[in-house]
Amino acid sequence: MASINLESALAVGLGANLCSSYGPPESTLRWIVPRLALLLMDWGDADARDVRCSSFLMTQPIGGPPDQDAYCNAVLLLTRVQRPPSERAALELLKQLQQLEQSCGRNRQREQRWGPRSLDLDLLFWGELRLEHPQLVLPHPRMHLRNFVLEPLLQAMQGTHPPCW
Ligand code: PH2
Ligand code: MG
Ligand code: MG
Repeated sequence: MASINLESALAVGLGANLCSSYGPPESTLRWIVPRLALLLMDWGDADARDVRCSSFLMTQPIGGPPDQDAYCNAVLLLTRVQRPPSERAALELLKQLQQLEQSCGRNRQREQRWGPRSLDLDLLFWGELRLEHPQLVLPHPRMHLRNFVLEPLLQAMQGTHPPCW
């Protein structure tokens, strides 16, 4: 397995614990992963060999209301983004991620902080880019505290999981 140059790598965390029109959380992730992979390849000028995905993990909810259901989590890693890291390109990607969330029924106006959601796509890091924008902080400020991010990230980095699209 080829090594990863983290200076040009980018990772997106996926999470869901509500049904969408594509079914239960795992079915939503299965639906969205190939679409997200295509979006990232297009945006990052990369090809399919540059995309790695973890398995889907069922995890206990962290934070938010006490009675929410378990999450299905995964991480998609783009090992080689051809464009240099920049705020403008990161915000452009964020907008496209939010459009994918909406396509799975996510409604930000009607949800609680860390509450249940039909699809959450979080930009985790892009190389060494540091951002403190009102809409986007990079690297993700809590990723190092969350096993539901770190475990699938490790899987995607190790590249041991077969492509799931
Ligand atoms: N996302 C949250 C809040 N809590 N817990 C788990 N296990 N997985 C998540 O993806 C998650 C969470 C808000 O984005
Ligand atoms: Mg989010
Ligand atoms: Mg999140």
